[in-house]
Amino acid sequence: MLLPIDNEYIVIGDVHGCIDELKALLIQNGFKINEGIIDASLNNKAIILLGDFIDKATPQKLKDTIEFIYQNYYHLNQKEQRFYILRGNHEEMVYRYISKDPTLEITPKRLEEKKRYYNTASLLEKDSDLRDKFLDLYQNLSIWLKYDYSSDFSVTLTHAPCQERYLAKDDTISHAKMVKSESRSKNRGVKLDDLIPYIHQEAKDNQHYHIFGHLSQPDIRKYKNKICIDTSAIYGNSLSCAIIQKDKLSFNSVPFLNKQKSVTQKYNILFDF
Ligand SMILES: [Mn+2]
Repeated sequence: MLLPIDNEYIVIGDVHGCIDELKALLIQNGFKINEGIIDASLNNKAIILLGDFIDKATPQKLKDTIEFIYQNYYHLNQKEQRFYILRGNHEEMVYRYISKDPTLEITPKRLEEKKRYYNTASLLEKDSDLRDKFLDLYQNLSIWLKYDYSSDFSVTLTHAPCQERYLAKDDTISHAKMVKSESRSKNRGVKLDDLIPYIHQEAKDNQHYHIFGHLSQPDIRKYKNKICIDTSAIYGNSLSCAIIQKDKLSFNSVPFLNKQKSVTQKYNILFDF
């Protein structure tokens, strides 16, 4: 989907239930939040979440995150669209669990994964009001967005990195590639740059940027026109955003605020050469 170029965009990486950091990042970028409602009347900024706003956090923070996003999605999009959300692999997987997707074979390993990596699923199974909100949001998620400012400057947004041949395409395979890249958990010990070599091989010295999340990193990782902004909020690091203003790109972050327990992980760093 193409984005109107007369707005400024705050593009936020993987939230994973970091509701306090999400609010802090919005406030840091000029939004006011009154009793959970974002006031966007003071500016022409639009919010974009890059997907994976659920899972990994505590049940209470996940509930608060879904409710905040749901409420503000409808609040901000009343007159024109000012809030966009991309589909991440976590939204997709939780959707498959809670909608009892017949193509999802339920094995003991699956149930273990559901508990361990997709903890929003059991929360939604117990809370039908929250489940309905999630399902409603899920129907509105985009797979890709593109800000096409000029022949010299554009930004394409996806949840996961992908090869250029799939970027901003609307067939089933391309959609899957933009939502999830090669699995790191199934390829432990493989360097990320070897697992997804296309991302540095296809990088170019131009201003046609591809910004993605998905690959929890210790900081914003940039190589030529390829940029990862998932800076591992739920892992105790920070929540980051890219700001698109006309033909300028900038970035900022808020640190993890310790309002919930962080999750531990070992970094596999992108563009580590
Ligand atoms: Mn992801």
